[in-house]
Amino acid sequence: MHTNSNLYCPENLPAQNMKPENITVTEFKEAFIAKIEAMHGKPLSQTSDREKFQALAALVRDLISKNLITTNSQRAKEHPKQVYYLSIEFLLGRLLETNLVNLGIRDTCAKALSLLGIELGTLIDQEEDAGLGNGGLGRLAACYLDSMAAIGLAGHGCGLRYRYGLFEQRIIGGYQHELPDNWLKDRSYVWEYRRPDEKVAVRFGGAVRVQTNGKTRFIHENYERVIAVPYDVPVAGYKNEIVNTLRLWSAEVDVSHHNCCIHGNDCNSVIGYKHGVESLTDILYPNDTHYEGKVLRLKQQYFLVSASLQSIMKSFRLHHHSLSELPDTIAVHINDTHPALAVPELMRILIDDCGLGWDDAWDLTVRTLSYTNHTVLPEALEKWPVGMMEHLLPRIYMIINEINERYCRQLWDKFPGDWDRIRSMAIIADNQVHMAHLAIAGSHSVNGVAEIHTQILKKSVMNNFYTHTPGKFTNVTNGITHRRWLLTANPMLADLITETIGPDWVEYPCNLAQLAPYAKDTGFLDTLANIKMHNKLKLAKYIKAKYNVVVDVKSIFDSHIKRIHAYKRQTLNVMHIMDLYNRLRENPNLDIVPRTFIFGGKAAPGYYRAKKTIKLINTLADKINNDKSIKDKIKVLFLENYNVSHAELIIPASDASEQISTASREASGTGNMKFMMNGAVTIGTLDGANIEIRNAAGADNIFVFGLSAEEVLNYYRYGGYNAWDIYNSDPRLKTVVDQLVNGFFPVDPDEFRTHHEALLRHNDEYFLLKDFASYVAAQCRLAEVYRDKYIWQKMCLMNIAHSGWFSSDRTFSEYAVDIWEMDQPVPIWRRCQPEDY
Ligand code: B1N
Repeated sequence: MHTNSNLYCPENLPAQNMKPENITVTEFKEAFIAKIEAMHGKPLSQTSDREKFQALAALVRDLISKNLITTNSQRAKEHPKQVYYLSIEFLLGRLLETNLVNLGIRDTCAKALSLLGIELGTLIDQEEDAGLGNGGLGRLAACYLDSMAAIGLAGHGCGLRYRYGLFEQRIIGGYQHELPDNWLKDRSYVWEYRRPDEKVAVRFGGAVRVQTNGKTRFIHENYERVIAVPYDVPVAGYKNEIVNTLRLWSAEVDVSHHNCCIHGNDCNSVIGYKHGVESLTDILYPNDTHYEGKVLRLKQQYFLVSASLQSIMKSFRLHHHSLSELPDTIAVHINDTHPALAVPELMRILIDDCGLGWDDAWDLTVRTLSYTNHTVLPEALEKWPVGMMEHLLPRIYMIINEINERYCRQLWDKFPGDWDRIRSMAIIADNQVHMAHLAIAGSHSVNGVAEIHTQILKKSVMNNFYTHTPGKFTNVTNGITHRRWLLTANPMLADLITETIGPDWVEYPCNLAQLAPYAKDTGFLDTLANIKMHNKLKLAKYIKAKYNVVVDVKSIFDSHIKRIHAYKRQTLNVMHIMDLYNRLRENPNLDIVPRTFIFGGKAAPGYYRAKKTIKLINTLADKINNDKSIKDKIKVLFLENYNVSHAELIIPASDASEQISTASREASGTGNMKFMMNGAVTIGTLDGANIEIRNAAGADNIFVFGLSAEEVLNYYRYGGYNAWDIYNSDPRLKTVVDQLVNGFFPVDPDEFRTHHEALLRHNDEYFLLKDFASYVAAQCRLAEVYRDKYIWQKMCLMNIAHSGWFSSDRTFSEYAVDIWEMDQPVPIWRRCQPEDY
């Protein structure tokens, strides 16, 4: 049963026209008590923290609802261009605090609750993370929602309402175990509105009959209907009364089909149908940068795309007369290839439902759609078997076939006889549908997510497409919302910034650059250090309570938090720790700066090596943390169940940010930006956005090491790297590699065999051995600099001061202006020019 908390609207809610930020503490307190009583039917004193959270969230949602209604009626009058961001993942995290901050009532709420003896933080902690994403790609989508609303752009997310989000990670005996993420255990989500009236039907399977008498018609028959029901999550803008929508689709059975059983039809097939439908939006696939060719995943992708486009087109046709207005009034963005079926689905709607001819439909489709590529890893590039696509989506497959034929013909005209080129660009080749090729052909814009990533797309991975249509390609470097990642996650730092340069930086994050002159002010640097210490104490307290490990808050907090993946090289970090530990064991009096190495991250359940990496980190942690001989100089921690909320705790408390991917493999990274903004110093390779972080903060304010992307790509292309040579020439490295399998760890000798073999037998695909020496050297430099408080704090400050450019407000404005050609009034971001940062 879906419960709608809006049914319990308290009488004494602030007046209709009262702006949330004008609500007084007393009014808020009374509204909260009334909400508690109406919602739970008992007095405040008898409610649990969970119930208090539910009432508070419902109250906040009531306030947002008013703004949602005004935003929608305003837009119904003005018809601004609408953008729809299609993404298979939205990693929202918690929303209560974000919503309070965005409504401008965080302090009012905290004061009102404290009058009742309630701590706001306790209620905030009651909220489940909405974990509808795997990592960077999903979190990026969530940051963009925040920025779109803050900027006041009519921009909406379209995604799936997974019954279970990314699994909950438990560490047992050092190994990862996966538990279902039952985030909807209350059956409904406090922030959502279920909108059954706006449901649409999505069709799977069946066959297409072509009717050619008169105008050709395509008649889809014997298909299975699945009902897509939208759940809208309001997205409140920062103190601007704008509310956008994140529309999440849930699959439900078609009751007319379901009832067949009652009327004497085959009950087994009805039960099978019901089961199939219910599982459609049950789970989020737990893979990051890796594709899994399962039919259920393809079904999810089409379900998202078809439901979203049908509802977008319905609302378009309500407000506009002529289809030719489509690209001027809406933009549909394809977030990686997962929603690339938007290309044939929009064609289907325009041709079959709206009656357009092919050429007109194609013109409108291409002008409406745009596509972002998020990775160059070959294992992530989606290809679906022709048979699977044809069987599951017969009409869509017909359209893809036609797109492919026309596209190849066009290529043939331009590059006659160049079969290899045409084969490499075909949408259907080797009996597979190449989703990236489909997305490129069907979009007017293709972008990478950091300068170097876009360069790699243009020069190698998508070079043939770039040669064919250079004008389509562009770069938009990723960003993060500074409202969540600085203003909310690090309130003391935010206050210091506001006291120092005034409050405008929240609206114009480029103003953070005004902090740079304080690099000479030791008083300011002391305050900065105190804030970091405060955040470290908070994290240390959490670690003590949860893991019963005492960490030295004077040690360097060195964090490596992200998905576990071979290319992200958590193992390289481990190898440095092992070497440091070996040195300490050789000489317990070695004068090193104490360090706390913090790891966090989930491994895909089917990713054997990544799961072994978790075991390796935990085994190392056990050994080091229990070795009295090294006098607590180093500690290693693996924090369980890394998610958005944990990131909000760890990042503000970190001194060093590990961004050590094999150069060329990490498209951008966004964690790197969050650390920078919170004054952690990066130790990293010249990969993804690390390069732009170095350029912004200055080469003196980051520790760079390792092969360049070009060197890595040349090794991949031409060979010439022999891991054994490096292993044999560096005795310290050799010791570490041997220790993986020689009984150094009290585990089965084969426990870490995979890692050992990856390094030597398989010739070190990710260049850990090659980069080891320069990584260790960079770590030594980092530790030496840390000894000098003011030099270190100056580095931290320069990172904060130059992080404004990485605000997703900037990123988003680039999409809005350059890709979606939004027509709204000149927005605020134009006041931030590159030289301001
Ligand atoms: O997208 C992020 C980037 O910052 C990261 O560098 C990049 O690795 C990440 C298939 C992906 N690329 N591809 C994925 C996720 C789920 C899936 O099923 C691929 N994630 C990224 C934001 O641009």
